[in-house]
Amino acid sequence: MFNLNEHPHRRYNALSDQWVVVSPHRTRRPWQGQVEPLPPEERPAYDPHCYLCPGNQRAGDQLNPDYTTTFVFENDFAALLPDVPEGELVERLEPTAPPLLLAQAERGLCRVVCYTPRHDLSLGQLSPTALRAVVDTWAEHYLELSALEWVRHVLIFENRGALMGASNPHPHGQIWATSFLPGEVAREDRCQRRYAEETGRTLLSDYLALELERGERLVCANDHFVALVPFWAVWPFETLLIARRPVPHLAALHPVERDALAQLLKDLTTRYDCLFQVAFPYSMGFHQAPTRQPLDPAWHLHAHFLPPLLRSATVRKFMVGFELLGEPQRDITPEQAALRLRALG
Ligand code: H2U
Ligand code: ZN
Repeated sequence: MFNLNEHPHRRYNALSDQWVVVSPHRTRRPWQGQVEPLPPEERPAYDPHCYLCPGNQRAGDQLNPDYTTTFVFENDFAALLPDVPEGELVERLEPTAPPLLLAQAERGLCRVVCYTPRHDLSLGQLSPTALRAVVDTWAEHYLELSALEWVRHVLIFENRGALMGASNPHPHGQIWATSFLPGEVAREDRCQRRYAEETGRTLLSDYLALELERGERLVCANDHFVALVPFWAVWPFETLLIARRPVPHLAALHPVERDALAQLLKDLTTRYDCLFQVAFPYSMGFHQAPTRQPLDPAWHLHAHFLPPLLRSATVRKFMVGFELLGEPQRDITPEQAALRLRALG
C-alpha cells in the first residue's frame, strides 16, 4: 500500500502549481551521523572596512549616517531603475504567429535594509525590540513603495551567508519594488485567486488548518504565526511562515502581530543555526499582495525560508541534473525535516 514515508512519489505545490519528486527510500532513517561544527565566526561589533557599518563609506562614494536602529538606502548598484523609457519589442515570423521575441521595459526601485548597526549580529540574534523595528521598517517601506503609481509589487528578502551569494556578513536584506509581478509571485497569485474564488477563503487559511490538524510538519508557532515545513517543500529544510489571520501584507499587521512575527523569526532562525551548529545560510522573503489591490481578499501574507544545506554545515543540496532539466527532487521527507527542526526547541 502506498506510503508517503516509504515509496517514491510526487507532491503537488498548491500554492504555486508546481510538483516535486520525493524519494524517502533513500534516507528512511533520520540522519544520526556526526555533525561537524565549524569554528564560530568571530566578527567585531564594528568593522571599519564594512560598507554597511555606520559612518562608513559605501562603494558608490556615499557615506552611511551614524545610524542606531535600522538603516535603509537605495542600492548603489540597483538591478532595476525607476526612470526608464516605456517600450516593448515584439517580433514574430509572420503576422498571425505568436510573438517569439518579446521584451518589455520595466521600472523598479531597489533598496538595502541594514537591520542593525551591529556588524556581528544576525536577524535572529537581534533583541525583540530591534527585531520589531525591522518588521516595522519592512511594513513602512511596503506602504511607501506601494503608494507609487507605477509599482505593482514589493518583494522584501534576505540572502544570508556567502553560500547564498550575500555580499557582506553585516545583517541586511533587500527590498525590490517592481512595475511587474515577478514570475514566482505571479504563480502564487493565480493559485490563491482561483482558490479564493472557489471557496471564499484564502488558500493558506485552509492549508494552515490542515497542517495544524495533522501536526507532523509543524516547526514552531505562537498566537499569530506558524512556521512549518510545507508538504511540497523542495529544499531540505525549507520552511513556510504563515500569518494565522489572512492579512494581505506586512503593513496590515497589528502591533501584537508584529511582535509575534519578530518572535517567530527569532525562534525559527535560532533553530536553523542550531541544526548544524553554523550560521545557517538561506534566502528568505515575504510574499505579499500585489500593490494595486489594497484590500486583496485572496492574498495571505507568508514568508519562505529556502536554505541550501542538506546534511551538515558543509554539505549542500545542488539543484542539478534531473532537477534542473526535469523537476525538483528531494530525499529527506518534509516530515523528517520538520521533526528535526521541531526537536531543537
Ligand atoms: P546582498 O548581500 O544580498 O547581495 O545585498 C547587498 C546589496 O548591497 C547588493 O545588491 C548593494 C549591492 O548592490 N551595495 C550597495 O548598494 N552599496 C555598496 O556600497 C555595496 C553593496
Ligand atoms: Zn558591518
